[in-house]
Amino acid sequence: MSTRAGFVALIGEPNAGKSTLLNRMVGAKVSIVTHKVQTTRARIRGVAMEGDSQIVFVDTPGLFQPRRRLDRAMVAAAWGGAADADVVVLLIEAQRGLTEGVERILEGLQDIGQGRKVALAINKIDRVQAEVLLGLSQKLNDLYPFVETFMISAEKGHGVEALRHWLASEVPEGPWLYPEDQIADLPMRMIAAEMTREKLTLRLHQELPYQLTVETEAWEERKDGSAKIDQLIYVVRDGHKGIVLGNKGETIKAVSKAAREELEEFLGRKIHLFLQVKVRPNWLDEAERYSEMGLDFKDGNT
Ligand SMILES: Nc1nc2c(ncn2[C@@H]2O[C@H](COP(=O)(O)OP(=O)(O)OP(=O)(O)O)[C@@H](O)[C@H]2O)c(=O)[nH]1
Ligand SMILES: [Mg+2]
Repeated sequence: MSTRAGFVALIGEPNAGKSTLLNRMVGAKVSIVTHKVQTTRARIRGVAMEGDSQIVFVDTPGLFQPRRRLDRAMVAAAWGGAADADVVVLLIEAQRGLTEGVERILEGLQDIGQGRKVALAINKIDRVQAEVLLGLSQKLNDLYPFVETFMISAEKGHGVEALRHWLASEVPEGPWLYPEDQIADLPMRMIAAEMTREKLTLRLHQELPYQLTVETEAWEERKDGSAKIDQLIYVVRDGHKGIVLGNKGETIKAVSKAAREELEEFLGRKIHLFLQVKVRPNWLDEAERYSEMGLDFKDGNT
């Protein structure tokens, strides 16, 4: 039997649906999803099997014009993911169409796309009329020589099978890179921290989610099969701490409950989750915070 295996990077503007697509391909939620931009911060690998092919999907942070250190490190991680991949899939949001941001990504692809296959996936087709899609596909293909174009809805699943099928035939011949039953290449303590960050992002407004980070401090296995997990939420200001805690601690309580329930479902066992909020004015300039997130601190240097 000849097997195939390779890396497929999912790139695109923030909020295009990259993480939603990764999760659907893998069949489990390994990358967090919110309606807000800049949800994903680092490269997250999810593994999907299709026949004799193993497709390692690499979810990346959204591509945008970086202004701050964290932005720059995120964007560098995204382009790095594309540069390391066998196949790149550019996700475009159907209703937003050809934005300036997309034009900039197409420019970036002139370099990174050299010598590798780049496919186009127009996502969220459930939101637009079919005629719009054909025009958009034409415009994008005029600007970049995509090897294939797919019309998909990552959320509803339309067109996703066809994309996976195609990718399975495009990854190079070779041995599988992960055990057949592995779905993610991310330590469990990081997945757990991401789940809490997702719940916080969903509940908090404006800039706050950007200015916080979550780290798993301790993970203790208990004799009864459960696990006790301690996490720290770093914020930059005293005022932010108050907002994260909420009136009488109700915000953090709700976040903790939602994150715990999701973790329990993911792991199939009982979890005791303890969250603590710490004010750390400079965490956005601390190398250790970046390595905990899976980012390269140096990439944030100007
Ligand atoms: N209607 C519709 N919504 C979708 C679809 N795919 C994703 N979404 C929604 O789009 C939003 C963004 O999805 P994400 O998967 O977090 O997007 P992302 O590209 O990973 O975003 P960043 O990590 O911020 O770069 C979420 O609210 C999703 O539920 C789709 O096919 N149709
Ligand atoms: Mg994402």
